[in-house]
Amino acid sequence: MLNKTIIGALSASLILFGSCNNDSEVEPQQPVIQDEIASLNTSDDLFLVNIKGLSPKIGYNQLEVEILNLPDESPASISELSLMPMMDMGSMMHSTFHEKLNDNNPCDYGIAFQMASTEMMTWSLDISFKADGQHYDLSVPIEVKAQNPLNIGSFINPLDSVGMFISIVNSRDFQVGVNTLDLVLFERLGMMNWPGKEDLVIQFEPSMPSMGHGSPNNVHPVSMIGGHYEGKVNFTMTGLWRLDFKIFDGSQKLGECAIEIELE
Ligand SMILES: [Cu+2]
Repeated sequence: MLNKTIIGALSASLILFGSCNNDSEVEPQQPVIQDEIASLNTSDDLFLVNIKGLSPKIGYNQLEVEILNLPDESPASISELSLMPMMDMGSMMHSTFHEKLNDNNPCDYGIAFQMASTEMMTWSLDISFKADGQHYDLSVPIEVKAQNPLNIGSFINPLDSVGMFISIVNSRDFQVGVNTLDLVLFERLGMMNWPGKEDLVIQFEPSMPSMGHGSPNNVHPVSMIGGHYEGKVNFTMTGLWRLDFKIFDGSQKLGECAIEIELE
């Protein structure tokens, strides 16, 4: 699964070398996502920055940054790529949890948006990179939708009053049957500091609220690297499921939250 390739890059500045379209011999573990979410030219019109992936929604998303030479749109040779998601709420700005996904491709990111775009509150991806000896900074606006049910749960840690968030990484892959359950658990240590939280204990129980049943053969997620937790979830039929999570630090309960999933 993803965990093997996640290097836990939680810092905003990632020092990277190579092209964003490198011809690595490592096979991608996920299907290549080609939908274009947003595009922006650098101010000197020498490069085009594309953001690719599925339409972003609240919770965990995988996005790819593609940087092309203009005007021929061939892959650009870049270094020192960094990405920082940023929300402008008018009175304040804040970031959210983000990570680099793949050691072999500097352009694949996972981002967990904890809120949706509105007319007054907008998300952008602050991207910087180096090409032809020039340093580039640009802010690419993206729209994050609040599709129901929301793939995010939150609670306040009673030990330090820090907001904690949980989102399902692979909810778009779920099928009827036993699925890998890949979660991210992260906390808000500051407006620009949203690191993954490792080594907590997560228990969960799936149920179908409308039918009053659960399912057998689930496995509680265990801590992996970078705030990821991996377990198993068994969906015995299609419809609306609810995953109730309880989060512990050792034996001390920190909180609980729920995420609903519409299984088609
Ligand atoms: Cu916000």
